[in-house]
Amino acid sequence: MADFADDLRFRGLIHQMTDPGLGARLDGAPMTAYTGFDPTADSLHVGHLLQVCTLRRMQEAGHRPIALAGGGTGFVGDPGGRSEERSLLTEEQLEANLAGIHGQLAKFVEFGPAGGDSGAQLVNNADWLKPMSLFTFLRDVGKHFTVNQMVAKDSVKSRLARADQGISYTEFSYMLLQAYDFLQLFDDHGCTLQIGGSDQWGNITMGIELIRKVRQREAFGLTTPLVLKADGTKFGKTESGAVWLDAARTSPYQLYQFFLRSEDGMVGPYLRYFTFLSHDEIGALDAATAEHPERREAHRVLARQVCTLVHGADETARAEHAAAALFGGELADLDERTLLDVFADAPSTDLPATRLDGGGYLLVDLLAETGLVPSKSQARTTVTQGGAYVNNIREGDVDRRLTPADLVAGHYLVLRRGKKDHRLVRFD
Ligand code: 545
Repeated sequence: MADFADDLRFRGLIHQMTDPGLGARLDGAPMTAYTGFDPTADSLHVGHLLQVCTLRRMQEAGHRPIALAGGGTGFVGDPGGRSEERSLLTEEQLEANLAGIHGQLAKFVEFGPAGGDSGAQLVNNADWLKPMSLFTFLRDVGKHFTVNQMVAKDSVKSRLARADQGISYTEFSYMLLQAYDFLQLFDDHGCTLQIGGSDQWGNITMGIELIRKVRQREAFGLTTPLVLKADGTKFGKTESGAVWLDAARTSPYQLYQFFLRSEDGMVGPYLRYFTFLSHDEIGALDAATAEHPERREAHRVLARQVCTLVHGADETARAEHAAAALFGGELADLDERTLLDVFADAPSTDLPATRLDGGGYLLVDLLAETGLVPSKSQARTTVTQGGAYVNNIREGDVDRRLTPADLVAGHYLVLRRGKKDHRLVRFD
């Protein structure tokens, strides 16, 4: 446990603490700490990875983490960070989302038996929020806060400032529910620390205040920084949307590529946030980036570590293998999904499979037809000069004919001209 606070500092994980003495406490006796996740979607995305990793760090350091699934709060909707009122989720949506998120959290933190007093816990605030009566809420929670202080919170202030976008009474009440959760976990699990992203500061401090007022006890809050890209914009979004932790939404290959393509200046911070490598290992990778940025060693380690954490070693090996295909590696054994992932950015052509019948289809004709080479005569020159590749294998024979035996994953040919110019051809 010693040096845990130092580790958090080294990794840049501390944005704000409610008490400067929290660092020393984290190095002392085991603490119980929680982070909440509202089931607003059926999967977490890389924007939540930092929190999930932090819970795991707590566990590894000997503290007891609690992951709270917001089955109750998700029913209401956190106004924080939103410029508009949320639409209410249905009970069915919430159930489905909860199931997805439960499964993912369990990959990162080892949960002990439910209700046990050792081991990490996975709890759902619907268990205590749903049965609570309106009068209990108004008398035991609402009475401890003034509307004056509630309207001063960023989440509310920003919405009050906009004439066109108010805030409903429902969302306004959200911070009281989160405050009550902290009290509940304090009572039931001895939980004295809440961790969250910087957007959660207002909600976290409400809980600390409630515990102080009704139990006369001290509780703590720690926020982590917002993960940013080098240009200061939000991390985790690509042109095709969010980068999810669910393999059905973002394939392991795509997740791997996302981290592999991190900006040079951000690899250091991301290694600290998202991996469990030692300070020495990270220092060595920083040095490698400084000396030989072109080797992208730190990028590859980062991509491998995160992909392994989220999807396991086997999927990571497949993703690395697929990534090599872009640079001339073996293609024959790629499955369809991976092949499409790898060549998603390459122009593609669809042709009837009958073209490959009979004696096969002349490679030079196909090179011209796909537009990879402007004309058949130039295609011949390209082949003779050794600049044409079929499925990453150089082809020097101008009479080469392509047959169904050349197809990868049953339908595809990957043509390449020179080092990087690819065409994906699908035969159906
Ligand atoms: C609910 C009840 C509590 C304590 C916390 C909560 C949730 C909290 C919140 N958190 C965010 C969230 O995002 C959706 C995740 C699942 C798809 O809204 N009010 O639920 C994010 N959180 C992680 C970080 C965060 C935060 O889960 O705290 O800052 C993102 O980095 O936005 O008693």
